[in-house]
Amino acid sequence: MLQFRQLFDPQSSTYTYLLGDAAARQALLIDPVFDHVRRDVALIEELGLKLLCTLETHVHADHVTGAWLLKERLGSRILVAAASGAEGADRTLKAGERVEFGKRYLEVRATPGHTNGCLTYVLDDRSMAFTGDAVLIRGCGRTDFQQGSARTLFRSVREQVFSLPDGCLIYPAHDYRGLTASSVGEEKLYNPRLAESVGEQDFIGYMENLQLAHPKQMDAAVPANLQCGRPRDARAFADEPVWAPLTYTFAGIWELQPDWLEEHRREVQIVDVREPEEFNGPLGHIEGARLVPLAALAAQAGELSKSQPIVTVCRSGARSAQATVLLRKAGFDQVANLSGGMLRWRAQRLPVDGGTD
Ligand SMILES: N[C@@H](CCC(=O)N[C@@H](CS)C(=O)NCC(=O)O)C(=O)O
Ligand SMILES: [Fe+2]
Repeated sequence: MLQFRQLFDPQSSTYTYLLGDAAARQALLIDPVFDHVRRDVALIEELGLKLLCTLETHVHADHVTGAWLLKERLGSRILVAAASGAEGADRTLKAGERVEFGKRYLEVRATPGHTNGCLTYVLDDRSMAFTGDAVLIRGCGRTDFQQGSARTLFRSVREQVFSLPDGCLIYPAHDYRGLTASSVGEEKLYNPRLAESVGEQDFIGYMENLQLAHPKQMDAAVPANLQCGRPRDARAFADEPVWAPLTYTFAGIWELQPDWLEEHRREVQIVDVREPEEFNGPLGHIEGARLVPLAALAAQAGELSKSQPIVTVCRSGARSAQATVLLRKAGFDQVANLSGGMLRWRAQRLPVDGGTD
C-alpha cells in the first residue's frame, strides 16, 4: 500500500510530499521545508516509517530546504538534480533514473525552464507526478530568474508532463490559492499559459509580462539551498529542548513520559488542569501537583515560575495538551504535556496522593 501525505508551508505556500511503502516501511520526502522538519519527523515516526531520502524538485528561491536537517535528524540521504549546481548531496539525479522506496519507485524526468535543474518525479504506475514549479495548478513557475527560460519550460512541459496519461494527478511545489492537486488532462485543457491550444510564442509573451516581485526570502534561500539547506551557523538548528527527553507530536505538542516525571518530580512544576472534584477523585493526583483548572489557567499563569520547567497533567492528556499551548502563548518556553495523563500514570502503577485503588 502506498502511504501518501501532502504537507504545507503557509509562509511560502510550498507543498512537501511524503511517499511511503507501508509494507516495507520505507519513505521519501519531496521538497521538505527547513522550518517544518520537526513536524515532518514526528509524522514519519508516528507512521512507523524510515526516511530513506529527501528529493528536491529544484533549487528553491522562496524557502530553505529541510534536506540537510533531516539528514542530521534521521540519517536520510540528500538527492538533488545533477544540473542543480547544489553541493553536499549524497546522490545527484539525471533523467531516466529511478528512486526506489520499498517496492515502489519514482521515475526522474528533466523539466528545466523555471530553473536549469528542475526535475519532475513520476510514480511508477504513472498515477501521480510531482512537477515542482514546472507545472502549477492553472499556472507554472516564473522564468525571470535562476537561469529561467520560457522557451525551455514550454518544451519541458509539453514533452515530459503532457505526455503522461490524462488521468495522472499533478502535485505541484506550490499553490497560492489553496488548491491541492490537478491532472494532466485538466491542465492540457484549462491551463491559461500552457493548455494545448496555446502556442510557444503566446507562452513566451505571457511569461515576459508576469511582473512578479521577487520572493521575499530569495536572498537567504538560494545560497542555503545551493548547500542543500546546511546552515552556516550550526547552532541555528540546536533549538531542541534539553531539560527532559521530550518528544514532539505531529499535533504540535511537546510530550513527556510518566517514568521520567516520576524520577524528576521535584525538579519541575506540575500543573494539574483538571477540575477540583477530579483532582480529589478516584484517580488521585501526583504528589506536589498544583491544581489550576484549564479555564483558570490563562488568568493564573502569572503565579507560575518561568525559571522552572512546567509539566501539565489531566485525565487523558488532552486538556493538558491545550494547557501547554496556552502556557507557551503566555511566554513559558519550558513546557511539556504528561503523555497519557493520569490514566497512563495509574496504568503504570506510579504513586499518587489520594485516589482509590
Ligand atoms: N510572494 C512569493 C513569491 C512566490 C514566487 O515567485 N514563486 C515562484 C516559485 S519559486 C513562482 O514561480 N511563482 C509563479 C507565480 O506566482 O505565478 C514569495 O515571496 O515567496
Ligand atoms: Fe521555485
